[in-house]
Amino acid sequence: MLIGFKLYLITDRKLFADSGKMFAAVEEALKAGVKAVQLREKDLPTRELLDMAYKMRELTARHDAKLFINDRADIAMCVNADGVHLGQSSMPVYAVRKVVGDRMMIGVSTHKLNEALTAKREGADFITFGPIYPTPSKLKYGKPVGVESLKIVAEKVAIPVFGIGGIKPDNVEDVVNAGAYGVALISGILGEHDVRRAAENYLKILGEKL
Ligand code: 3NM
Repeated sequence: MLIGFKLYLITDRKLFADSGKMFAAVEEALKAGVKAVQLREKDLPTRELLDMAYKMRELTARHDAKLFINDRADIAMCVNADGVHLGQSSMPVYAVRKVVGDRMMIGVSTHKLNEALTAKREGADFITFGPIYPTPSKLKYGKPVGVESLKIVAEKVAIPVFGIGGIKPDNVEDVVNAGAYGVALISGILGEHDVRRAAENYLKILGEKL
């Protein structure tokens, strides 16, 4: 399956005073040309998450970008998202695939080679692998895995791998050179004062390097 994007923007509303500001920032990134957004608001009650997912669907569709919903295949289906992004404690890929067939892309967060191989075997379209570098919330994601293990994963897993965790403009090249298809990130774009410029910069680097 053609993935169609090399820059995968992930949300975190906690970076903003309110969710309205987060939507405004995501829109700036979309205006810059970002083509894939993952709504990742894990602690929201279902109805609030659904509401946010509808809004994000409308926004991403308006900018011709793909929308992924973290963890919740049910919400992804309700809002007609382009895909679902599963974690290691989410439903496994094979179970979700049985329901969504080819209508939806499935991405999986992986942190070890065996998780990456399992995701591929079970039918994932792509994986994220990380954290490559220390991230602002590093405790949550564990010790950085580094570019050397990214290289091994990218060699052994025959689906696109997005490097994640502490991705900044000055390390994108190393991540891509290690075999990543693209990069996934939060703070490198949504944590920046000028979101649009930050997003344009990543797109430019990826365009030049890939
Ligand atoms: N998942 P930032 S690291 C959401 O390793 C997420 O699976 C990770 O944030 C993983 O771009 C991470 O600000 C945080 O470092 C990414």
